[in-house]
Amino acid sequence: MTQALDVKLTPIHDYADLILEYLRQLKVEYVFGVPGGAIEPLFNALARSERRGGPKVIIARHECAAAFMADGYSRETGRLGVVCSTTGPGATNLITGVASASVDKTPMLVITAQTALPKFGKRALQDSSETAIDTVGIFRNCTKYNTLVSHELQLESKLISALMNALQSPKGPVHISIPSDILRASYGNELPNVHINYLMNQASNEDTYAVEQLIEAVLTSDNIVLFVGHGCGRAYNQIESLAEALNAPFVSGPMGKRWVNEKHPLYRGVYGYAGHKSAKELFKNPDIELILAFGTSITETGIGGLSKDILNNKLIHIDSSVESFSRSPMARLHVCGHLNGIANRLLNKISQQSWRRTWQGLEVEINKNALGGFSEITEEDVCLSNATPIKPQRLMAYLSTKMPKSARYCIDAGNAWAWATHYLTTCSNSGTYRIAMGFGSMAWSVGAIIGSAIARPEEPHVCVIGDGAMQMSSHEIGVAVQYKLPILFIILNDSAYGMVKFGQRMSQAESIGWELNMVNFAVLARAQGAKGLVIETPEQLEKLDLYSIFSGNKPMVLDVRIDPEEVPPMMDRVKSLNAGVETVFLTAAPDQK
Ligand SMILES: Cc1ncc(C[n+]2csc(CCOP(=O)(O)OP(=O)(O)O)c2C)c(N)n1
Repeated sequence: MTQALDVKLTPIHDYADLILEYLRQLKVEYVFGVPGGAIEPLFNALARSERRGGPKVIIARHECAAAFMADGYSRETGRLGVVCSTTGPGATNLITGVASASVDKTPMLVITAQTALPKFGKRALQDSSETAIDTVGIFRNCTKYNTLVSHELQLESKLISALMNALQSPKGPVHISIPSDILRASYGNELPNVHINYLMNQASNEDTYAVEQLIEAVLTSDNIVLFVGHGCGRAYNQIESLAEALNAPFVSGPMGKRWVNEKHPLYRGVYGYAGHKSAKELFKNPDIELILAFGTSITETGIGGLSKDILNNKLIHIDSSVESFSRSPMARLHVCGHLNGIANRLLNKISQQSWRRTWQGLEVEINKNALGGFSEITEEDVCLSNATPIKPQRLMAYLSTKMPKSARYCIDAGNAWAWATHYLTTCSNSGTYRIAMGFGSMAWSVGAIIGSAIARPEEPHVCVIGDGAMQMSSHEIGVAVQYKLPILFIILNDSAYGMVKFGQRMSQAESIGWELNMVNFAVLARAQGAKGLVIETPEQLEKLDLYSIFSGNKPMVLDVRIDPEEVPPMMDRVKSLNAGVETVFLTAAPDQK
């Protein structure tokens, strides 16, 4: 195929240049990674690419963080995240970041180098071919496409397959392992063989019969509830209109929270991990006739915790790929297709009916607090408390009221999840509140916020993380310094793996392994060239000059000394961890504490 390219042709010397040319076609601006011997030919090509305005390299301090950065970049831009590493330890260091992207369905190209082909199996330094450490084998279960390029003439077609796999629904990471001699081999053509953008149209896969059944079910039911999952994305607007047309209260999962307007009068909060009483009460209502669950993978932390009766008799699971239906075998109906399109068709049918039918909605008490969140009324006090040490709820209330509307959040694993899910209300419902609850790796937020800020340095970026997770990745602050990113890192410092501590207490297990030494992260930040402050009182928090933080060119690390005895809303998670295997999908979710 020889369609005209949209910018001036770029000279392609070798196969490494070819890879970058395809990335340029996909409008990928950055490749995240760490250099090393075998990946040098790609870095050579990156140097050429950067000079002519093509993709540039961003150097992380650890490959896992580089993969988290690629994840954050992709979440911010909607484009492919790209990460590269050298062979051997570079490739094995990537694995957690790639696994996380796999579970959260982030499109990502993972390029790892291999020792040169003639050295395979000869105990060359860092040999990672199949008779050695076998990196292709290691990546097998966390990629959609995973291959070794064993001849230069394979590279182009394998790369195209990898790109198409990464970007077609369900999206996810793909891995190509390329020997250094192949990266360096001369391509021989001036142009790539394909213009990749023409291959990227999303195939429509709508199950029209199931959509008809869905319409029938909605037209003949009242008391409908909607669930907004992680995959809803821009379809949320139609789903919200649907909720209004049906008088249907709606909830989100902890990850779907980022798409909803949390102030909408029909929203009842988060259902699932660290969720809200209003959402839980809603599902106890015996009058519910139908639950339409959009864009969810039916996870343990979200809608998977619903009661057996609801899951078996009332659930209609609607998703853009059939893959997630394997986790809802009990659903009354599965509907596959573009969520936008399905919601639109429902809306059209409903508007045709509206002269003869209004939908009866459920009467459900709303447990809103003064700050607009969904906590129990009594919790207002703690959200407004000026006590020291600072209550985590107070910190979340501060963020909810003071952060700019356009703030991008990355929330780390640990108690930050629970506090933010329950108490942080964002003004934006365009997906800028980000949380990686699929794989749940500590330190994800540090890389992800940097990747996002690299893409949009002009927008405010906020990372909310525990002191334990920060210690896993604090070296990456240097990346934010190097690239002049005014990220606000907020560390919930309780000198502990707090989630572990409370998990053990709540399940009456031995108390072990959670204590950490007190680290002064402000000093650590300054040592790396960032700004750093210790915050010990709510007054100090309120005095922060957010404008100067976000308009500067240095990251700011806030070491917030929080009350280590404040109990996070994580009881359901503890009960689920301690329960039998059947609990997650098919028995009633136990009540929160
Ligand atoms: C890479 C990784 N290792 C271990 C865990 C298990 N884990 C989950 S939360 C947590 C403690 C987090 O402590 P911290 O970051 O200080 O946050 P806190 O819970 O204290 O707010 C641990 C060890 C994990 N999720 N990811």
